Amino acid sequence: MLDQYLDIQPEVAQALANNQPVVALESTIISHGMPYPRNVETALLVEDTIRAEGAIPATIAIIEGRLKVGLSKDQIEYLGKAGTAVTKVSRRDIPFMVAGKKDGATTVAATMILAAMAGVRVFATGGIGGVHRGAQESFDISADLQELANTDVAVICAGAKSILDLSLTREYLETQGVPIIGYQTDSLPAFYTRESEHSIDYRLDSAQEIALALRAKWGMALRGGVVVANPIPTEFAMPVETITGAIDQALAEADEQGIAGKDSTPFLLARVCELTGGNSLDSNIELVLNNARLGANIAKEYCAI
Ligand code: PSU
Ligand code: MN
Repeated sequence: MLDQYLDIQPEVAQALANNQPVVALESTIISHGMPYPRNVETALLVEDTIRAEGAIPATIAIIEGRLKVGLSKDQIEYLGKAGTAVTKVSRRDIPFMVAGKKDGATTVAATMILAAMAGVRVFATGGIGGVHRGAQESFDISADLQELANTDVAVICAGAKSILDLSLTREYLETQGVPIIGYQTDSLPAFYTRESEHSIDYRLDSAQEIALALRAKWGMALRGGVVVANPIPTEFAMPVETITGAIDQALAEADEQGIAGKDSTPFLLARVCELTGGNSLDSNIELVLNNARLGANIAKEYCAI
């Protein structure tokens, strides 16, 4: 039934059939999360990094209405060059891309859905969406959180950016039964910084312990995802004041300009990048590579159980 919509790249399909490790990657981070051409360079480097760790990468998107698990270099280049001209696709958008034979860059939520359809359980990215600051008024809560509540995929990330309300994001995940694992940390990382004032739920210090927890969860059919929060490597972390200033200014501008809905996160990401003169982009790229390495190792351990 799914074959009617889903194209799994042969290398990925073969790895899955042989219980070999596969790591899913999202495409909104390419089209809407970073500027061209560094977005494309990064996407390809992330794939190489996963291979170097002994796993198979599967970058996920929708191309001409086909759900793609595994993209070609040309398809990655196309999505990166098109940037925000490509539709940002979350759960609600998928059927319209398919029915209209359109292209779409998948968010964390949509990437989880396609990964789960293909049988990929581990997904590495930069940051997840969450509860936005001021959500009490705006109701802006990323569909990523609801997907984590329901879809059996582990998302390796560097926590969430403080464009979000980390405290409310934590509360939301708790209500939905989504655990936050801190990899070698007791503190919830805040993307550009290794620590925040928030805690995590379970600290685990090895990829093997994480894989065992995933096996136990899904082995008992306890539906839903897991957040694995992996702090940015110390040498690439940013000073708190620099990043806080940029985020506050970006939030104020978004408010003035009335940016809302799905445009909100891409606007904030782009402004923070501009305001920090590209330093934050370097940090962003390094933390994604770091998550790719951990993702590959978790996928390997998961297959080995
Ligand atoms: N946070 C980042 N980089 C990103 C995103 C979030 O640091 O690229 C992207 C991801 O694709 C995520 C999406 O799933 O933004 C969330 O968008 P929204 O807040 O509209 O749900
Ligand atoms: Mn939103």
